[in-house]
Amino acid sequence: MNNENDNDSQGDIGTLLQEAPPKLQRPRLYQVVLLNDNYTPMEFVVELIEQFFYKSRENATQIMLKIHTQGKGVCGVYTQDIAETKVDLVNQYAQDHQHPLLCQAEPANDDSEDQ
Ligand code: TYC
Repeated sequence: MNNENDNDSQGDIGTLLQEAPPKLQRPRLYQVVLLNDNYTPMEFVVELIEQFFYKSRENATQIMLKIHTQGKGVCGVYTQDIAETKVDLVNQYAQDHQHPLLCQAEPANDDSEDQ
C-alpha cells in the first residue's frame, strides 16, 4: 500500500509506544567573582579564596593578583543556589572582618563579559 503513514515500520502502535525523549536541560551556571578595592589586604583575599573556593595557595594568589590588576576575577562556577550561598557567605565574612571586599554572582558562558 502506498499510504503516507507507512514510512513508520511499526505502524500506529509503534508510534504510540515510542518513548518521549527526556526533556532535561543542563542547569544554568553562575560564576562567582570577587571585585577589587583599594583597602582589603591581599593576604586576606588569598586566604578567603583558599577557604571558600578550595583553591591551592598558588592558584588563590594568581586569582587575587588578577583581581588586583584587572578589577575582578572568577573564583568558581556553580549552579545558582550554590553560587548565591557562596556570595552571601563571602560577603558576610568580609563584613565581619571590616573589609569592603565585594563578591557577586553572574551568569557564566554568556560571552558578554570579560572572564
Ligand atoms: N587591591 C587590594 C590591595 O592592594 C587587594 C585586593 C585584591 C582587594 C583582590 C580585593 O578582591 C580583591 N590591598
